[in-house]
Amino acid sequence: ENTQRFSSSPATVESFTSEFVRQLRYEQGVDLGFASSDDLYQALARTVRRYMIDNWLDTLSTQTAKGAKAVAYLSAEYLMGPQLPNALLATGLAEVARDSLAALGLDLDEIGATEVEPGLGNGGLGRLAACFIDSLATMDIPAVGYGIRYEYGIFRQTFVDGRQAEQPDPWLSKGSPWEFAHPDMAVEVGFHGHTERYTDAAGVERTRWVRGDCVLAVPYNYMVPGYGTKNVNTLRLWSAKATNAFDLQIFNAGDYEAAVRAQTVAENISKVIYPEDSTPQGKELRLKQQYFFVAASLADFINQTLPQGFDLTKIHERVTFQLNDTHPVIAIPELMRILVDERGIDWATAWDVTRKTFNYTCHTLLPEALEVWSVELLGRLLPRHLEIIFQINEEFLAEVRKAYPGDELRARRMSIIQEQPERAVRMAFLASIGSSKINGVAELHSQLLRDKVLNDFSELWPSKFTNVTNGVTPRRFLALSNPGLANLITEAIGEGWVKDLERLRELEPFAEDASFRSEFRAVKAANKERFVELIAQRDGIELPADAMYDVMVKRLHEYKRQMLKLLHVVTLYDRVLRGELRASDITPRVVTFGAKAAPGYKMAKEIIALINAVAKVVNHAPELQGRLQIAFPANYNVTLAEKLIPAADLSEQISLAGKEASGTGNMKFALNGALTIGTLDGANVEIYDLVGDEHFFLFGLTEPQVADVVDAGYKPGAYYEGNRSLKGAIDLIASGAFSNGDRNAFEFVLSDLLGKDRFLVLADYQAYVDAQDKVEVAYADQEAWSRSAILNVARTGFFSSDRSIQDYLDRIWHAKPQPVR
Ligand code: 26Q
Repeated sequence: ENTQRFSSSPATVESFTSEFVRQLRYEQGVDLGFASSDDLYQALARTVRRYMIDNWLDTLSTQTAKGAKAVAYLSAEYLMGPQLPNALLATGLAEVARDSLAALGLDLDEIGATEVEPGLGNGGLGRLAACFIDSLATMDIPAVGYGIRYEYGIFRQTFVDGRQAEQPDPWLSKGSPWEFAHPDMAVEVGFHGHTERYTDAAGVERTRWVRGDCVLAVPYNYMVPGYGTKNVNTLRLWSAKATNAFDLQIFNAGDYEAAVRAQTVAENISKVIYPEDSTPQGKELRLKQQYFFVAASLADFINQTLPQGFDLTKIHERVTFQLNDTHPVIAIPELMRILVDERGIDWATAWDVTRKTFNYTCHTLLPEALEVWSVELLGRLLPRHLEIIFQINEEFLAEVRKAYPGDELRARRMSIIQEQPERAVRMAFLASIGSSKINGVAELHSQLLRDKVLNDFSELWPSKFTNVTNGVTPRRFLALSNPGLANLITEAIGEGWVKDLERLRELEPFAEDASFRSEFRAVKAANKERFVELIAQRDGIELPADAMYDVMVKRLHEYKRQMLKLLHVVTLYDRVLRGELRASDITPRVVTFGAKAAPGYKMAKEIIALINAVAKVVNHAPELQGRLQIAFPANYNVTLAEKLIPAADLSEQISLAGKEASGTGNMKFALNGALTIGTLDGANVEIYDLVGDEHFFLFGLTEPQVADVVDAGYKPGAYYEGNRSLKGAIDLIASGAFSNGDRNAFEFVLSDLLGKDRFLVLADYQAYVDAQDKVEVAYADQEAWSRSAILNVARTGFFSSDRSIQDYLDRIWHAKPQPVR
C-alpha cells in the first residue's frame, strides 16, 4: 500500500518488468540473456530510482516556492551503506521488484548482493550523518546534506598472518546508478595566493583575496527518500576537477608533464577519505578537502538555492548550517569573507549574521582528537581566512578581557590561537565562538563538554550549550536489517513504530507472554542462522548457530577497550587450562569482533594481531571445542553490521567512562534485542536508565571515579600483581602461548598495559569479569533472558534518529516540515 503514494508511475509487476528490461536493453545496451550480475544490478537500481525522481523534483520545487528555512548539514563523511534495499523500502516497491524479477527467473537478493556500499565515512560520525539525512527526509524537513564524493572510500581491511593490511576501495569503478552528475553546476574553489587592500569605487577601504590556484567542484546529487512520505531530499557530494584554464596555460607553454601533474594535484583533493578517526594529522590535503567542500557548499547554497538578489544579512532566516564536528569549521571564516569582501557588508553586521547561521556539534572528549591547523599551513593555503580568524580572535579576546578583567591566563587559555608546541588554530574554539549553539551527543558528553573540554566557554556563554542525544534510523537498523523482528513487532502493535519509535513501549506487556517470547527467540535463532551462513560464504569461518553471540564491533581504539574483552576470553581459557573451570560448564559462546584500525595507529594494529593470534589458538584448543570461539571477520562495514546486529545476544559497550562521546552501535543492539554489558559512558547511561538495572549488565568505574584514580597516580602494575586471574591472563599472553612460543611478540601491547594503561583496562578488569559471570548465569534462564531482551526493544524507542532530529529542530534549528502534496 506504500506504493500508492508514489503515483508518478503505476508500479505494477508488469510496468516494473518492462521498465527493468528497457533499462537493461536501451540504457545499458545488453540483452537479458547475456547480462552480467552487475548489468542486472545497474538496471534494477535505475528502475527503482526512476520511481523516486518525480517526487524528488516535486520536493525541490515545493521547497523553493515556499521559501522556508532549510537545514544544510555540513559533514566530511556520510557512511551510507547499501542503497538498493533502502530505496525499495522507501518506495514500497520491494514486493513488486521481487515478483517482477522472479517472473524473469531472477532473484532480488542475489542481484542486490552485487552492490558495493559507499564507504564514505570512518565510523560513528559518518553513520550518524547518514541516519540524520534519512530522518530529515522522513520528517519532511527541507534539508540538504553537503559532503565530499571521495573516489576511494574507507580502505578494505584484510588480514595477512593476522595483521591488518589495507586495500583500496574503488567503490565507483563500475559507476554508481544512484548519482546525478552536474558538471554544468560546477563551482570554482580557490587556494593559495595573497591578499591585498584596495579602495573601492565608493572610496571604502576593502580587502580582496587574489587566489593562487583554482579547482572545480563538481556536484553529484543523490536522492534521499523519506519513508512513508513523498518527500525526497538531496545529498550533494562534491568531486574535484582541474579547471581548463589551470592546465591550458602550462600546456601551451609546452610543459605537458607539468600540465598533467597540475591536473593530478587538483583532482587528488577528492581522491580518498582519510582513514583516521579521532586522531587528526595536520595534513595539507585534508585541510584542502575541508575548504574545498565547504566553499563549494556555501557558494552553492547562496547562489543556487537562495533567490537571486537575496539580502545576505538575512541568510540565517533561510538556512542553518550544522557543523558535523570541526571538519567543516573553515565555513565560518568563509562566510565572513563572502559577506565582507565579496558583498561589502560591514564586519560587525557580517559577524552577527555568521554567528546566527552556524551551529556546532562536538563528537569527542579526547584532547588529542581536537583538530588544530598550524598557522603556517593555514596562512599559506588560505591567507585571507587566516586574517579573518585573527580578527575574530582579537575581538573575542577583547570581550573575554572585558568579562574577566585581569585574568590574562584565561584569555590565553581561550585564544583561538594556541602557542605551544607550535602556533596553531584551534578549530573547536573557532566553532564555539562562531556558532549560536554548541551541542554534545549524549547527556554525559554534553555535561563533560560544559564542565571540562569547553568549560571556559560555557562559563562565558552558558546558554550556548545544549545536548542532543544521538539516534539511529529505525528504517535501516530495524525494518530493513531485522525483518523477522520487524514483522513480529508489527503483528503485535501495528506498523506505526517505523515512524514513531516510542510506540515500541506498547511491546512491554508482550514480555510477559510466553508464546511471544518463544517467537522472539525463534527470530533471534533465525538471525543467527542467517549470519552463520553469511560468514561461511564471506570469510570461510565456520560458526555454530546455537551459541550465545557476544559482539564487539566498532573502530579499534584503546579507549574503547577491545583489550578488556580479549582479556576476558584469555581468562576463560586460562581457567580451563589450570583446571579451575570445566569447559563443559561454559555456556557455548561466539565472541565476535569487528574493527578497523587507522593505518598509522601502531597500538591498534598490534591489538588486532593479538586478537587474531588468540583466536587461532582458542578456536583450535581441543578443551574448548563447542564452548568458546572467537570470530573476527575482516572489513566490518554497514553491510556486515546489518546482518550481525540482529543476531547478537550480548552487546559489548565497555569504553572507559568519560571517553566515548555517545556510541550509536549501543543503540542498534538494544533495539534489536541484545542485552548490554557496559560502563556508564556516553549514551550507555541513557540506555541503562531507560531499560533498568535488571536488564543491563553494568560494571566499571564511573567518570568521577576515573578522575580520582588518575589523580591519585594510577599504577596498573599494582592491579596485575594483586589479581591472580588477571596476572594469569597476561602471563599466558607473555608466555608465547599465542605466538608459537615467541615471548616478545606482544611486548608492545603488554608493556604499555602494565606501565601506562591510559584507559584503565586493568582497573576495570575484575568488575568486567564479574559482570561476565552474571551474564553466564542470566543466559542460562532463557525465559528471563528473552523477557529482558524484549524489554530492551520496548524501552529504547527514544534512540530513533527521528527523536534526535526533533530535538535539533526544537533546540537549535527551528525549521518546519514542508510536506510535498
Ligand atoms: C579529522 C581530521 C583529519 C583526519 C580525520 C579526522 C577525523 C575523521 C573522523 C576525526 C574524527 C572522525 C570521527 C569521529 C567519530 O566517529 N566520532 C564518534 O561520533 C559518534 C557520533 O556522534 C559518537 O557516537 C562516538 O562516540 C564518537 O567517537
